[in-house]
Amino acid sequence: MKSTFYVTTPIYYVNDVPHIGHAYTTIAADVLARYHRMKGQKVFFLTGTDEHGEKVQKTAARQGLAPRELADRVVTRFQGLTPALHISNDDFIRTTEPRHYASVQDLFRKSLGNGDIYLGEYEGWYCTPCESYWTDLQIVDGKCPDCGRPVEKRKEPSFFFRLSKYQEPLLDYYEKNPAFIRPESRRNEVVAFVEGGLNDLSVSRTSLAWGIPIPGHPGHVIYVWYDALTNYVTGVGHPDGGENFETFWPADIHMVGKDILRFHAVYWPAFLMSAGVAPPLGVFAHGWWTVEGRKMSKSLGNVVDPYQMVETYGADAFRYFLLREVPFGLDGDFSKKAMVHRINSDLANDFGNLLNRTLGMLGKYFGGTVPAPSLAGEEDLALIALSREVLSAVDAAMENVEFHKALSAVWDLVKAANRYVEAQSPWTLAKSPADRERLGTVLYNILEAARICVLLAAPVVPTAAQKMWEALGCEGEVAKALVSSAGAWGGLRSGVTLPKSAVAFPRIEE
Ligand code: ME8
Repeated sequence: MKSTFYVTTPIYYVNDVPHIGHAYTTIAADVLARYHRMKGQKVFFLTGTDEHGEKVQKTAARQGLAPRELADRVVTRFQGLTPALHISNDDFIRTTEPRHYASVQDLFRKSLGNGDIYLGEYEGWYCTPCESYWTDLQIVDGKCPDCGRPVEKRKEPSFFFRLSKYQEPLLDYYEKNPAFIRPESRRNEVVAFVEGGLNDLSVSRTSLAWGIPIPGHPGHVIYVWYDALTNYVTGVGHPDGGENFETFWPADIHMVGKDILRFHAVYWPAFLMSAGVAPPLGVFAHGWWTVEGRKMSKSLGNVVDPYQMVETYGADAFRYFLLREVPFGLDGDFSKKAMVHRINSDLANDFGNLLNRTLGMLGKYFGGTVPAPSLAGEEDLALIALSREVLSAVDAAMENVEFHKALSAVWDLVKAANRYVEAQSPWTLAKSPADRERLGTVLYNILEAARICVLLAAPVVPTAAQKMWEALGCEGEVAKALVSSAGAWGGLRSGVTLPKSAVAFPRIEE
């Protein structure tokens, strides 16, 4: 196992406030970061905001603000996601910070120096009122796709990146690193795209003011995607290098939505190869959410606000739902009904109740003090064996970025523990003094199974897991425990006195 792990989210445009899509990518990256910390790896987790470019400039203009003022207002909404969603990012980067200007200009200068960036002329369909270029594919009946007014062919001087030169090196990189682009279906799409041939890419604009200037070439600003992608190296100390860069670059995984995969899997590694910097090791493209069966859009008024979700359902429940409901990588539908169902059935009934009712029995039969288990019987051994299988299933799933599978494996153990309760029937054992030792063993085993479930579910439901961890008499932070310790049955301490109840996941009234 590598001793380090570097995971990123996309940096979000500050032309709009956060919605479920932003929350989704950030939560997924957070769960990976938390899981890898619990594997004992040194983790760096970066998120941030993309503050330059036409979208931000235009939105600011519409609101009568300078772009920087708009960014300063909206960035707080993104930074606020960290506490609201229990996100454990190590840094938050804004592309308007001086460290990022230095980083982008350095990378750009290197490719300019070796001839991979050259001055040419950009030609496209221009909409004067919108101040925007469009491609042949984007215009609609010769009109601007945004405002519907006629567009005209226009040219401007522009720097180009020699992307065409990187077709072979990229294909070679994909071949040698089969896990670079995931999931597999997306990888095939990208490979086919690159095999189809690559055009050089315009990487500067003279028609836009809000961006990073190119030193020595007044009037040009760097194209927003070149600027934005570079955040991933800036965040660990490029161009100065230093300990973080040495430790964490190349990144292990860029978590992105499917719509921005091409930028990350084609352009970004090519920019880096050209500048002599190692490309990232992985990009994972997740799917998109519809809302109650419809595309999410402002005009439909169905945009899901993550802050509101947290207020209504709690951060842990929202996190759990997003990662459990849909196989990671596929599209999915968000509905309140499905969310309430998951919360009540999986979290409150299956998981929460397993602990809560066992604590109740422990209180009633043993005054809340955890008994020492005695010799294990066949059913006990089956539960212990299952806990080990679940640990390996969770690890395999997490390595493959299959959150739904990891959670489904944890719930196999939750459900098995619930079945064990029914089969062992502690309330029957409690009736006969001769079964007292057996009763103690049974309660110990249920609590120990619950402890292992808490440990394995902690990256997804960190706050509830901590609460349950403490209710089980475990010391310290569950986030600092090692997942591998789930493989050693018997970690629950005997002789400690536990509370008579612990409600980690309240039921939601339908
Ligand atoms: O793209 N379901 O920023 P952005 C799931 N600044 N995910 C969704 C979604 C939905 N309905 N709608 C959007 C940018 N997303 C650039 C990134 S990175 C160097 C620069 C996801 O604010 C989308 O896939 O538009 C993307 O990952 C993010 O939210 C949108 O980010």
